[in-house]
Amino acid sequence: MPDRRALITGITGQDGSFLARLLLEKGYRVYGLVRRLSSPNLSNIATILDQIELIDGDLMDPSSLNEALKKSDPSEIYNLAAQSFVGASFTQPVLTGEITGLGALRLLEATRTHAPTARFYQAASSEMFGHVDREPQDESTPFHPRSPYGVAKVYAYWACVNYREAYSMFVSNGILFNHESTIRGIEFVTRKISDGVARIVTGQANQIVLGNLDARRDWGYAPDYVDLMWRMLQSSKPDDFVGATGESHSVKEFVQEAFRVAGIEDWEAHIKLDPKFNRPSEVYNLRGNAAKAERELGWKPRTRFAELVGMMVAADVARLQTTRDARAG
Ligand code: NAP
Ligand code: F7E
Repeated sequence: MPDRRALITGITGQDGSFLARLLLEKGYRVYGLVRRLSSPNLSNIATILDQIELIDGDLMDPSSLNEALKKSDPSEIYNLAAQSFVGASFTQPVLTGEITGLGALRLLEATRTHAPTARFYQAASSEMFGHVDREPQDESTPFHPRSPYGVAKVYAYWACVNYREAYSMFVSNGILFNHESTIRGIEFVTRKISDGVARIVTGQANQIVLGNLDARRDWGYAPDYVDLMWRMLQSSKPDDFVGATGESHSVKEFVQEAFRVAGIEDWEAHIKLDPKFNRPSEVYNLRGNAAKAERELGWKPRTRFAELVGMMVAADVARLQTTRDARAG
């Protein structure tokens, strides 16, 4: 087998850490770009630190990207780094544009210079569809982003298409719908709910404060989606693919299921609404059609909604019970 070397940006995040594990299992040498923080944030990759190589760098800094490409000499590049929280993109729009939009262009440009034959995966997003005029959404659905995050992802998407067309580079956009896990960032609504329910179960809180309960999302399981990323780069040609479950659920349905699996009946008594969590412009309803990925790459998500909610709540309850028991003991 030829030497397979992958560079992952965003390796400390949810998807990056799952992808790193998948590529290690497949025999890749895995390199991860990590930015300097005042306190290191390596908890998601703590158990594989001895199997991967970390390279200091930042999507804001072109020279660090050039160095990362020279050091890793990758056959595959996965650009997962981003300011990925839609809510924060309204309060930090320029930073989001810099990292999530221009950051992808900086990495493409470094790739063109130092690793032009490497295969490049761009973490595009269903947030690019935004205010949708059809359902379900697929690769031909027009974009109408509703946040600075969505706008930045549209920029990065088109930069990728342009590098594919202009320089014949192998660059593919994965237009992935929401995908979650037990290590999802705590401010995203699914994890905020599973963590909140676990706090109520363990007697540490009585309420979860949320915004728009009517928003609908197509929620899948992150490990299923990193498999799609890998499959896209094994394809004979670069192309763009939607990754989705095809099912949509409201935030309210997520709440109800989370309380149900925790054995709490009166969920409404524990939910408070606060308009500060509403967005200036909301994406009301997303549901994807991943038929192209199934047809051309043999990809299908394996984890369904109820299983996802169940595993997130169970993991947060177990985590908080362990912390509580450790404190008591
Ligand atoms: P995440 O957990 O928020 O991880 C983001 C990663 O980007 C972290 O490793 C973060 O590093 C890194 N990062 C942020 N700014 C950076 C910078 N300036 N330079 C270098 N690295 C930087 O996100 P995720 O959920 O795994 O998502 C992965 C990618 O897929 C993102 O691009 C996201 O926008 C996109 N996406 C996600 C979903 C989803 O539902 N999860 C759906 C569609 C698309 P630190 O640890 O230092 O903060
Ligand atoms: O919000 C509503 C909120 O922040 C989902 C990112 O991974 O997926 C993610 O973006 C919905 C929205 O994810 C609260 O208004 C209600 O309608 O969990 P979220 P997101 O905005 O869909 C896409 C595909 C990405 O690409 C992004 O990187 O839930 N909502 N109440 C709330 N949302 C939050 N965060 N907090 C609340 O209290």
